Amino acid sequence: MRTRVFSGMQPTGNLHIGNYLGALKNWVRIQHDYECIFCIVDLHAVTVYQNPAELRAKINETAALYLAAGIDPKDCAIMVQSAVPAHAELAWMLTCVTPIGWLERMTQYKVKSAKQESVGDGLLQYPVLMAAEYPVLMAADILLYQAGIVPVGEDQAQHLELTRDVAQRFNSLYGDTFVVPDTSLPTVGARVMGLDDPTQKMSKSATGMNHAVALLDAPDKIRKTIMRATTDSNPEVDFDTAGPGVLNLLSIYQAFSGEPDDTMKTRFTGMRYGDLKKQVAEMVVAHLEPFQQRYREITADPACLAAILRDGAERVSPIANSTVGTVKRRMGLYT
Ligand code: AQP
Repeated sequence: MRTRVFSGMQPTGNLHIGNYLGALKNWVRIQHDYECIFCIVDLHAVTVYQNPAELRAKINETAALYLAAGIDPKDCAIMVQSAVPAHAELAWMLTCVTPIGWLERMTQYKVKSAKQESVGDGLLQYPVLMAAEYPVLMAADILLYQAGIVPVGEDQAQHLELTRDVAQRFNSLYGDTFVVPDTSLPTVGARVMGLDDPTQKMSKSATGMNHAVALLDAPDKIRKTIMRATTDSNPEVDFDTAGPGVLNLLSIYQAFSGEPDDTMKTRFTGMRYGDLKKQVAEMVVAHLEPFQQRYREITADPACLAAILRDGAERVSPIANSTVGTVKRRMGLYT
């Protein structure tokens, strides 16, 4: 039996090259080596208000982006989280075995609560609580399918550690139930930084005009965003002294091109920043143009996309239901 792989993305904002290089590209690379489930995690998205029609459209867009990247729906299941009720059911049971102190240690939770403190409105504490519970729902997503490998970007590594802890705690309380998953990070591109501020992770929710390159940005927009990227006060590329902005541009180029370190050094050492940006921009455009063409073809046939998502949910539901059944029996619940 092939090891099972599970990973997902939230259908919010615009997927960007960070999501692609940190996760999606890796999914495509390993998709035929494992039994893969790629999920659109819409239950995570609704922890903050989403316009229902827009959310529905984003779910389809995310699925189409998976396909445009090269995920093969014949071999992999592409599915929407809310189409499989067992995700929410297992999340509740795992919430009951997860100490709150584990959740309070999560960096994402700390960042979100720090932002909320300055707002000082009781009602706004709600998203903070949701931010705390987010990693438990993520643990449920993964453990539900007994996944052995979870390919994600570096920002999710801490949540994956929590997933492992939750699995081990459940196993020790109720007997061996869950596979304890391993994290798979890409060697280059695991943490793509914001182009306007290379000290911050490139993020869908960031508001800066030149922060991210979205996967569906037009070539001219891609070029403009990269040409405006923050660098440093050096005149040209020096691998030993380059600041975070230049290192970020270099790693974007390397992650797209797949060039080894020594080729990168030969190509870019001594290059002026304007020329470096041009090369990075052309590399990104060369990859995203055919990607966007495939995206247009896929979205031209909505019935086919809907069938792929239905088929994905049907394929994974028996696995999910079987895990929930086992968990309920182990906990003494009614099945
Ligand atoms: N900057 C990044 N570099 C590398 N990988 C990244 N990922 C996200 N940002 C980067 C990886 O993309 C996958 C899907 O992420 P997600 O949609 O579940 O949510 P996220 O990580 O919260 O994405 P964003 O873009 O940062 O959204 P917001 O702004 O809402 O926080 C994951 O595997 C993630 O590691």
